[in-house]
Parts: sequence; C-alpha cells; structure tokens
Amino acid sequence: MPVYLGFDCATQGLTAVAIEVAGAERRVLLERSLRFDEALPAYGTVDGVLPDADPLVVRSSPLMWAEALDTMMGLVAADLGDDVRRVAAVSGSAQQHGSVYLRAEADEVLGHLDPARPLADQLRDVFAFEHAPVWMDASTSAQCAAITRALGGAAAVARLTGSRTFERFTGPQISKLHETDPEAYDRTARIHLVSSYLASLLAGAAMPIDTGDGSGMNLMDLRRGRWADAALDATAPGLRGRLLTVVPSATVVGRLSPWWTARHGLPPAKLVAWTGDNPSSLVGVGVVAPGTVAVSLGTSDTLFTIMDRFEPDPSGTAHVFGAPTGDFMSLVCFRNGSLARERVRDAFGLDWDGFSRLLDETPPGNGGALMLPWFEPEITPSVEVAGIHRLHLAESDAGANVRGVVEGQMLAMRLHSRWTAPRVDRIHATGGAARNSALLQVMADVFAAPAHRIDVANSACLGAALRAFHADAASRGRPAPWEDVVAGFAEPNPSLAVRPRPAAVEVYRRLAPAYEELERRTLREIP
Ligand code: XUL
Repeated sequence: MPVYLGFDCATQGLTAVAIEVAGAERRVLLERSLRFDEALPAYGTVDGVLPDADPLVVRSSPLMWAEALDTMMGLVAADLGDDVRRVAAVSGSAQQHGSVYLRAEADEVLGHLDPARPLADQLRDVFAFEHAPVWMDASTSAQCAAITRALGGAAAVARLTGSRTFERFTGPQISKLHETDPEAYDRTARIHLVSSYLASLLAGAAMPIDTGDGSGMNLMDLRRGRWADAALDATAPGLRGRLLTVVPSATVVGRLSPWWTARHGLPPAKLVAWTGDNPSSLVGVGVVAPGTVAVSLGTSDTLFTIMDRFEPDPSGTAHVFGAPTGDFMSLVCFRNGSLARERVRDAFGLDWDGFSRLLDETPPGNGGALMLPWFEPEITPSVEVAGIHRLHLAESDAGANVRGVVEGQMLAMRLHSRWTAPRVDRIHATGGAARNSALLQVMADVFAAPAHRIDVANSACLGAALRAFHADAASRGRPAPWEDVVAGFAEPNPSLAVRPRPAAVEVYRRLAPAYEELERRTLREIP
C-alpha cells in the first residue's frame, strides 16, 4: 500500500501529512506541524518573518526553511517507522511569491550533501542574497509601475500573466533586487520560488517552478504555460538564464536524493513538482472541476474555483493562477471577512451564538436594507478609504445590521465571482465561520447552490499529498480522475449540505441588482 507525503511551508510554519491509499481505502496516517518562531528561535523570526525597520519590507530566511524541512522529515520518518519504506511519492506547497536567490555553487553543494551533517549547515554559502522577500512585502510600487508601463498597462499585464502587477508578486521583487542590490543580482545564478527551492533541496539538484506558483510572478504567459519574454525583459536583464523552464504542476520532476535516504531512511521516492499554497488548497478542499466553488471564511474571505479556459478578472482585483489539474484557477479576496462580522458582533455586544440567532430570526432580504461593510479598505471591489455604507438600514437595529453585514458580503461575493464562476453547482466552505449554519444558509440562498462544510485543517498540505498520489498513479500508467483522487479525503457529505431555499433564492435574485447599483454609486462618490 503506497504512502504519499505532502508538505506545506506556510508563512508561520511547516506542516507535513502522510496519506495511505489502497483503492477505495484511504486514510491520513499522520499530520505534524512546527512553528518557525518556537522550533527554530535562532533565526529570530516573529510570526515567521524577520523584523525590519521598514514596515513595507517583509523577508524571511531560506536557511531556516531548509532546517525546518530537515527537522520535519526526521519527525515524519520517526512517526512512520517501518512504513517509511512505503513512501512512493512526495510533493509540497509553499507560501506564494517568495523568492530565493542562489549562487552557481549551489548545484554542486546540493549534489554532494554529507549525510553526517544537518542540511542547513551545508547551505550557509549558497545564497546570493541571504534573505527571501515574501508575499507580505509591499515595497515594490515603483517596480510595479515600471513593469506595467513597459507591458502596455494593467489590463495587458493581466491578459498575459493572469494578474496585474502586485507589490508581492515575484517579478517586481526581482526587479527591486536588481535595482537596489545589483551585486547580489549579479551573484545570482538561479532564482527560485519557495516551492521550487524546497523541491530542489529534496532532489539534490535545481528543480523547476510549476505553472501554479509560476503564475504568481507576473512573468509567465499563463495561457501558454511558459515564460513570457516581454515580461522577463521588463523585469530585469539576464532573467531567463536564471530560471529553469516552467513545468505543469502534475510533473514528476525527480526523486528524493540519496541524502534523504542516508539521513532519514526515506526511499528514493518520486518527487512531484511543488506548487503554491493556494493552487494546492484547491485540491485539498476537493475543488477539481468547474462549477464547484471554494469559499474560505477567515479574517479575510477568499473565493476560488477552477476555470477550464483562461480569462483574467475584468476588474483587475483578482488573480488567475495555473491549477494543479492543468486548468486555471481564480482567487478573489475580500479583505472585510470575519474582520467585518466581528465588528458588527462587537458593536451590539453579541457573542457568535447571539449573532447567529439574530441572523436566523431576521428575514432574507432584510426588507430591502443593504450594507457595504468596508470596515477596512477593501480589495474586492477596490476601495482605498474605509467606510460603512448603509441603505434603508437603521444603525441601531442589531438584527438588521447582523443580516446586513452577512448579506452584503455574500452579495458582493456573488457579484464579483460571476466572471470566473458564471454557474455554481456547489460550494465548499472552509474556515472558522463555515461552522456557522445561519451564515452558510445566506451563502446557499444567494448563490442558489448547496453549501458544504469541508473540515480540512491543512488543505494546502493535504492537497500536496493528493497531488503526489495523482502524479504517481499517472506515472505508473494508471491515471486516476481527480474526483477519485480527492474521494475519501476532501469530499463533502451531501446529507450535511445547507440547501438553498427557493423563496429566499428569489428574494436575492431581485435584491442583487439593487446591491450592484448601491456599490457602483458608492464607488463613484467616495475618493
Ligand atoms: C496569494 C498570497 C497568499 C500567500 C500566503 O496571492 O499572497 O495567499 O500565498 O501563503
């Protein structure tokens, strides 16, 4: 019975999961996490990133990630015991956009690691730039503007790469390094994403970037799945020579190097391309075909789905990435998620039970009252100045405001996902607030589709293990449809679905244009 390993290198820590698959019999064998701050305090990270005097600059330590991977592999091997020999394939995911800069000597070092010494000790001299800018970095506005100009405007960049330029995207980060530290850029022989860097450590050789994580760089021709010369040229000189050819996410790129056998007893298992955490999560929450939409309800809410054709978001606020299935995926982020729900809850002195009770007790449509809950500047739609806008909604009415915030959020989610999900058959809801049935009811009614709760704690990590399983089956000449791959791991239980109620669906069908008009008018009026 083969075992598959998945890793996820997130901002704050590293997680591993091992799964076992024998036909319809599937189970999670183990799940392990470590937090960088506590497990590896010598690197001095706070919540996984290095303190910096400039609040716009956010970096982390690639050496720390290497040490974390070595440590975690040791823990996983110890937990698996004899089962470690059954590991057939390994894959992983990582926080998107972060970049690692290696010297030419890195290849030589990685190919000749000494099993008697820890990994990190041997990597101290391979970095051309000691730190890795990560996705929280917002210091590249000037480079974003220059790249946008060179490529013919924001819409042109999105049509080519899947997203307009964003400060955290890797292309602008590379451009900034080239401008501000040209010696470091000159020393760099290979640029990696966090994902391809960690895959390279496992393989003992440079591993390619995949289409899923590569689409978070503003460097790929996403439709064609390859580097875009115009984007490379607009970013930094000599960039193509510093990148390997991009590969589809489902590629078996190599095998675990003998170092991992000698050090932790792993077999030379297949290594499947690592990808970004968002593409990996897609599989980890069971979204493998168009029509299923995942909604993650966290501090911010995000919506993501699969698209079988490439189409950028016409408003320029969302992203299109490569999906692990070989299709495309969208990612739409709403900053005022739990953040806004909590503000309303606290304003009326409620707890979550009280909040849900008021939601249950108030009628769908709120008698025509509407709220735009932009407690903080909003990403979707793009709103720079925070403000709560109410229509026919008394500020002092607790029930109407509770319903107003949730309906405003769900109507916005539906409105701003039409471009990517014109048809929604079902919703997979995750995150803390997905436990709230009253909220899921509004979601189901607004989207006119059943909402399923998906109880997966580490969806990116599970997605990585499932991608390892998928690619291993395909490489043995026994390809498994994606629906089969996720079955038993990230599959909703239909009997627990929150189903749309026809009368409420009709209420929201009528209310949606009023919401859209309120949003349009408000956006015209605010600065
Ligand atoms: C996506 C993004 C974040 C990171 C977090 O564009 O920046 O979701 O991937 O790990």
